[in-house]
Amino acid sequence: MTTTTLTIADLHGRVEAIFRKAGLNAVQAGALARVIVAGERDACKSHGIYRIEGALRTVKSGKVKPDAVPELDLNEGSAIVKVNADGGFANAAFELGVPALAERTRKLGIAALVINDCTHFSALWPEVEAVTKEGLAGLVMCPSYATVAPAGGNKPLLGTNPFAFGWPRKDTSPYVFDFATSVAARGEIELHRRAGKQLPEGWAIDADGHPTTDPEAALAGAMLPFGGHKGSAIGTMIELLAGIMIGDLTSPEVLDYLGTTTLAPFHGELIIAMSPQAFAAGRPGDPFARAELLFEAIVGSGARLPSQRRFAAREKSETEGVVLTAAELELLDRLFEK
Ligand code: NDP
Ligand code: PYC
Repeated sequence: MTTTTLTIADLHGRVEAIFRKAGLNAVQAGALARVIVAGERDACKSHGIYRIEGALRTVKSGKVKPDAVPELDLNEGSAIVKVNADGGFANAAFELGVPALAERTRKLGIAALVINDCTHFSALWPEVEAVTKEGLAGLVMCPSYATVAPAGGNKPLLGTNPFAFGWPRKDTSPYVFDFATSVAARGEIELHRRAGKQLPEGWAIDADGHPTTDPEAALAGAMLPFGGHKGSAIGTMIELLAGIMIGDLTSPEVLDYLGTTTLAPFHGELIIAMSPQAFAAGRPGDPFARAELLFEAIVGSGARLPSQRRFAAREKSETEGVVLTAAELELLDRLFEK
């Protein structure tokens, strides 16, 4: 297979140029390029350059505002900082809100950033890592569109509702997990379809509610929650907290609004940041030192920490560059010429 290696900066330049040419303003294009390039850099293909086409399709459909300018509402004195994304992508809104979130969390011990009226198609770990970079623990969640059957149900109702957590660590990468609350992200099903590969069993049911390994049938039917009733309940919690509680759309409402799953979903997002020192104040032991003992024990047991694969891929990309196939490079060229 022919491959080409690009530096992270070169790839960023190419992705940003595609978005600028498609009419996105500098704030939107820069934030989107950062998150997509981070996906390629960290070997997260389901949220890397493959997502550019969907983002451009969403721009073309008029369902996301390419020149949106997110607006910060500091909500002084409150633990809740808000950003109205102005109908643009969530990433630019997040970048605007995170310094205020960190400042408020340091002051109060816990604070939340609510993002409303945004289009969100990306992985959540870049956001949770922005929180851990501030020395804070973070939880990030958002709905998606109705594509997942609740456990025991046979029709799509919940979203693939991603859920991420991060814990800061001194002198090393943070502890981060980030996953869809469906067995797999929908992007993975689409990548299987494109590659002509069958899905593993247990990922999806067809439109009649029967188990299927055919990606086409899965996309027309419903995906399954991870961990049966447990994933189903966490997915429902995300609809409640990051949809209804923040006054934004739930996954079924998103699907009604868009009428398709071929566009990036429009909804809200919830980010909760916590100061471990503030929570542990007055109690014995340093929370960060105690956390290290736990991580050591996990690794010592033979397990790996979540995100270790990603951090290893990042280190490689940072020293050797990002490897793209000829087809991926052609995709970038084609999207720029469009
Ligand atoms: P994965 O199942 O690929 O990974 C989930 C997490 O588990 C990762 O943190 C991963 O770390 C970790 N992990 C995987 N294997 C192991 C292991 N053996 N031991 C310890 N940890 C492990 O994620 P999903 O397919 O569920 O989701 C992929 C992405 O899709 C996420 O980034 C999510 O945010 C995004 N997404 C976004 C949506 C949206 O609406 N915006 C909707 C749904 C998903 P590592 O990466 O190092 O393997
Ligand atoms: O991969 O499930 C997914 C997804 C949905 C919206 C953005 N990503």
